[in-house]
Amino acid sequence: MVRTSPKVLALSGGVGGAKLALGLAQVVSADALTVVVNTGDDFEHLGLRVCPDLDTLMYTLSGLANQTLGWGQQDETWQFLEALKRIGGDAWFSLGDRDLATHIQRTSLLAGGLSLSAVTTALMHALGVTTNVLPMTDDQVATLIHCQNGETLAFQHYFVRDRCEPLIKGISFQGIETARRAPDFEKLIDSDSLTQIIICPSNPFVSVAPILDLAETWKALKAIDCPVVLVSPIVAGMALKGPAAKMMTELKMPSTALAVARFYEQTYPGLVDGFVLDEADAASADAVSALGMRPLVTQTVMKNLADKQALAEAVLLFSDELAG
Ligand code: FO1
Repeated sequence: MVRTSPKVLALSGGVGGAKLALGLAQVVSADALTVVVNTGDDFEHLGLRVCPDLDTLMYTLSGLANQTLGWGQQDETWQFLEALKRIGGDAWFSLGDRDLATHIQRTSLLAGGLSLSAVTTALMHALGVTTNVLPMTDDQVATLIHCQNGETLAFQHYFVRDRCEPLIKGISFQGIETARRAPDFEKLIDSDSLTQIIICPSNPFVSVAPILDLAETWKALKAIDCPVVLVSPIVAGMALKGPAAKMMTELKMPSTALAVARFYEQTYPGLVDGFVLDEADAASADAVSALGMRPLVTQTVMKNLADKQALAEAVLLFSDELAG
């Protein structure tokens, strides 16, 4: 059954968030679902504006995602990249031939004066995505990784070029002090219409924190009279994708779902009402309760569309229960 009455806001990074967003899009009508996406990973490469998390959402929701790589488009070819390498170009970041079209079109529309929100809507519509997907901001925010060796790396240099190998000691978001929420995100927060807020299973430090820190969004969300439900991105001590678990160890916290709950409670006190843990972490449910969050233990690993839909339904039902 597709829900039409709720107004659902989902906050998302890349792969894990996109999977739950796809599940939500199966069970919530397009006009009732908005996905706000991290743009701290965005950067300029070869003169092109690349927005990895928005791309992952767009390709996942349009059915074009490359499931093997976890980023980019399916049936990709790499002629451009090979030709670039041949002439000594900067090829550490792999832009596939099909994917390149997205970055060229985005860059060209931005250069023509459109905002990132407007460009995102145009690209989503062109690929048949009806869910409302917004960048968190139209301003520039850049995630910086501060390494234990004293170096500071731009996010994609850390993530892709250096394969997340450097040990980290902290993270900051350049430009966040002056960045404003994207206009439609702002309108949604002010609309008094939200009934469910879901924080997708995305990296707490580099995917969700930029959204919550931006213009004190976490306080604005906390002030809304509807439950905030978070799905743990850590299952059985491991991140299903990406460096979240490694980052936790280097930031001197255990890489567990419980430590994720603790991080949110310490950093954004009182924001999260419900915390969804995987069955593998059922033993931590009582400790989550003790933090003041209601736990829901369920299957959170999303291997196929049925898993995504089942988790989306479970999260929405849990949120309904929390709303009383
Ligand atoms: N991730 C990689 O590990 N290697 C790449 O060469 C790479 C290229 C790439 C191109 C476009 C795009 O939208 C994403 C791309 N990603 C690549 C993924 C991406 O940089 C990261 O997964 C995210 O930033 C983390 O959320």
